Amino acid sequence: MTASGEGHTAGTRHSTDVDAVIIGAGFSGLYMLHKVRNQLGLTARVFEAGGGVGGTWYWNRYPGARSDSDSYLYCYSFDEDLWQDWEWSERYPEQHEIRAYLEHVAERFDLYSDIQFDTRVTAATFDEATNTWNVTTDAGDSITARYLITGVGALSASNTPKFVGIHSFRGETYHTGRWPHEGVDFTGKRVAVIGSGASAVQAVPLIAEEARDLTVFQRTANYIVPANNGPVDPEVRRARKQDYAGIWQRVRQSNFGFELDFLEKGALEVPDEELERELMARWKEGGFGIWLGSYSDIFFVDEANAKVREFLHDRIREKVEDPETAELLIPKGHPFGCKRNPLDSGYFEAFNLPHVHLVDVKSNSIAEITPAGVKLEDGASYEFDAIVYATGFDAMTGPLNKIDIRGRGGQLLRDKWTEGPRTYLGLTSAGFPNLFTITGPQSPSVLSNMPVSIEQHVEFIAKIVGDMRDRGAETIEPTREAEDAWVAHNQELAEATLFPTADTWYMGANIPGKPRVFLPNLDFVGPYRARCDEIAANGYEGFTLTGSNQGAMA
Ligand code: N01
Repeated sequence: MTASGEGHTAGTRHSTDVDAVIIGAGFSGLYMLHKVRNQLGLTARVFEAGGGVGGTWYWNRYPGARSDSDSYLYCYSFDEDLWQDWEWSERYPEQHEIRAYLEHVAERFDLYSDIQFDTRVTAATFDEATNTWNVTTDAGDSITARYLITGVGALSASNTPKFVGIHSFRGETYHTGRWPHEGVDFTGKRVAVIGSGASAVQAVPLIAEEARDLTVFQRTANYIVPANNGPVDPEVRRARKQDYAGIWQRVRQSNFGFELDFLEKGALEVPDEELERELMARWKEGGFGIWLGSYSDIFFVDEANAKVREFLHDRIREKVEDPETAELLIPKGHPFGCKRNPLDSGYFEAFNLPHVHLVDVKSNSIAEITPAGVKLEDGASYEFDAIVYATGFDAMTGPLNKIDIRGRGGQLLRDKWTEGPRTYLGLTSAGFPNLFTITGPQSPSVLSNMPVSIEQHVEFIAKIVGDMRDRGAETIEPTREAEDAWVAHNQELAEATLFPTADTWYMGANIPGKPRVFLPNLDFVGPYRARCDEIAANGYEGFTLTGSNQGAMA
């Protein structure tokens, strides 16, 4: 590696191999590289575990994988020409199309030359003597950098439950989040899908088309609303293309990174006929409107939430022909909207097919995986040719905790986070100078349309780095007080809602032993952005800087 820009030009600083090491080449890492290198003129190296760009969309290639966000918003907005030029084929972008888009972005902005693929960062240690990060990889790299920026994704550490006998199974085994690139042919096979979250909801209808026999093992039924996917009316597309500035202005100020707003009145404040009408309109429209664009009181008051639940229960009963199966598919014991709401393209209808079965593993859990298949606690056994684990991820903290990130005094980030993540703004952590975590825990990220939050995170981080460079600051890290206040603020926001009442990956509840702490931030996209902007305008309130000419960057 050659010594680079910032380390040398600052004179008094120790030189580093590159200014920034960026981990991951998904939406986050690609844009971060573009900002740091093409706009700030710094040097950077991206390490990516996969063999190509895409992040989530590189790994999640299961049948039916597509974003649940409308395609005109599931993309970058930072370059108008890019947004105008790219045409999506359907309302929601499919996995291969998103990957093609990100490949196009990498080429268009000349990013490939600074990305090293098939390389996993294993450790990063902050050297307090030189104020630099030393990053090592499983490919044998050892590289120093002033900034360490993670774009590792919030849902990238796949979770396979430690079932007894899991390795004894003689058939094929897959995880939705690590799908074989060459695809899988289930034709004529007996297939098990374990799990009923967003991945299973997308995969089941397509696996059902191929498999001879398909059994879905469901622990928790989900509230699932129609996607209503398909080509977008050319008139709508044209109108959108003409409203680039308006759309992104609204989206950046929005609650969740979509063109969705809550209704003025709550579900408890309107007559039942009006409620039914509003919910039905959103049900027919498809997408997240019924969740993130209807009644805000459903997130706070169980009685309000119950009204939407009843509506959704009726829809399940309409779609699923067998009443017993329908009852099993009706969620129980958790509020609507506090568990990630999957979008449906034929999931419920799949259970009307004679070769598709639903098995409840809440009341009768999986006891073991046998050489032939799955055995339940009551002794019932099932035989399969293939098992698909649609069992999700160690969300938000998982991907960061897999790396040995050591800050001041050699402290490991995962040790600091034993009781749950401790961050300031979800992007920084005290004792870990010049570390930035795009879409980190306690950032809005997963409770928003991801690319919108990613752009905001990246732009905020780039602003900090640019300001530090301009003012000769060497390190930045949050104060303990600012971090404590942010952690408390996040918990207060969550505790005011119904979110903590549900066992979800938002709460870390899907991973045995993980602390039960609400992981995302609930400030909402617009207000969170305003808060970050205000912090920057106030000279990086809550941060400590060293090496700055003025001691603080006012
Ligand atoms: O994972 P999940 P996912 N025994 O955690 C079950 C995003 N995403 O990959 O609910 C039996 O939702 C588990 O049961 P339970 C999206 O944000 C986006 O589907 O914990 N079952 C659950 O049913 C999403 O939320 C998109 O009781 C076990 C399932 O496995 C997130 O990724 C598409 C079990 C896991 O569901 C994760 O979705 C796909 C056990 N021991 C994903 N352990 C789009 O945008 C776990 N389960 C389209």
